[in-house]
Amino acid sequence: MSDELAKVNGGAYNLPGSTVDPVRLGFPSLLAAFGKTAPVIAARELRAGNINTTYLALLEGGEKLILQRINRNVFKQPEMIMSNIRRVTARLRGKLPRDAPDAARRVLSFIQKPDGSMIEWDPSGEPWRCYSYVEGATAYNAAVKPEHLCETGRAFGAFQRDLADFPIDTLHETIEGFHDTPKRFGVFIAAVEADRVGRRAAASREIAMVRDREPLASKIVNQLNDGSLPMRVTHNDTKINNVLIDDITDEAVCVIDLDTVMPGSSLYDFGDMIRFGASTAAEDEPDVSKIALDMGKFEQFTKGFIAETRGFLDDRELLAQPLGCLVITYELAMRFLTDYLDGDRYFRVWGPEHNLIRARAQLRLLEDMESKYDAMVKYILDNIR
Ligand code: GN1
Ligand code: MG
Repeated sequence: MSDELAKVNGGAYNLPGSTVDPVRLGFPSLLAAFGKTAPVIAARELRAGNINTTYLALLEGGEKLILQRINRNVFKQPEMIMSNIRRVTARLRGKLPRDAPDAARRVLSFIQKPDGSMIEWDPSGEPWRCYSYVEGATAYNAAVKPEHLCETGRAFGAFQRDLADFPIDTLHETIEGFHDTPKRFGVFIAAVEADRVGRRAAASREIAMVRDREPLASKIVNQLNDGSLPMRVTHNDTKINNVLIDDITDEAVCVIDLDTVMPGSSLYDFGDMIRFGASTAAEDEPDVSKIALDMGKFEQFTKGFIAETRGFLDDRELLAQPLGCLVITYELAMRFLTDYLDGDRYFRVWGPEHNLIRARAQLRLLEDMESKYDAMVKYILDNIR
């Protein structure tokens, strides 16, 4: 993890992130559109995420707000996202205990404009949204205490459970075929064949590894299609840094980044949580010898996940979860490699090799997960009896 991405405290107001000029970025008029007219005292960019651009604004009077520019290349219809988020956050809020002491911190609160919409288009045609900053909690790129793992597992498990009775057919598919791994395999093959920017030769080993595993791509989709796995409302981006952890109690406070909440499989969420959080190294670690699946971390995540989902997920679905780890790690390897071959058009990169490094890291992790697959299943089996 780079220091920049880790929690950085700094600035006169002890705000995270790096200082930006709010006027140059047009914050006063964006905030005014959301009915927030107090002057901006300080603004920082939070360097989190590979897609959207996120800022924290401190207003006179002390209110802290997040302003986020939605990446339109990725999310073609921002209104759809906000329609999903509006209803999902309302449902999650409804599931909080009546006496929850810090209810306002437990679910993200998006600010509505006077006309009720939650998007403001800036003069250059970019969509922005605004939500309350959750005080006293941190999004960690890697767990700094062991309890963060179990808490994260709990948070994502509870998220699915709380949305189990959500009318799934009313959710928009914000990115079509997001976890349609066979379709992504097709896109990958097309990128290999097109070789748009002449990088194919540099990635020949990784391309072969992805090709060799093609049967893995359809393992979950087939079970969703034949009904052996149920469709659920899933988060679809369950990185550990998408759960805010309380700075004092170390408990999970709030699940964030709801852009990809869509119909999906529980295996996607479990798999992506393990892929990102239970690795011994960062998602883009260049030294593959440092990358493995940490079974101790796996067990902590799984313990939390099972605690919240038992009963709601039956034993069969719980025991299928490790397949999600393989498929999602494979899918990410494929997505990073596709973007490398396409010339870095999707993910934010720090240089021309970044996507290749990411793909290589995912493939190394996948190999290690393959060797630990039985151990993952065994842990679940031992803990649901
Ligand atoms: C993107 O931007 P961020 O970090 O929330 C991506 C995820 C990937 C992730 C890999 C909409 O998420 O699917 O798993 O990068 N989000 C989208 O780090 O494509
Ligand atoms: Mg995301």
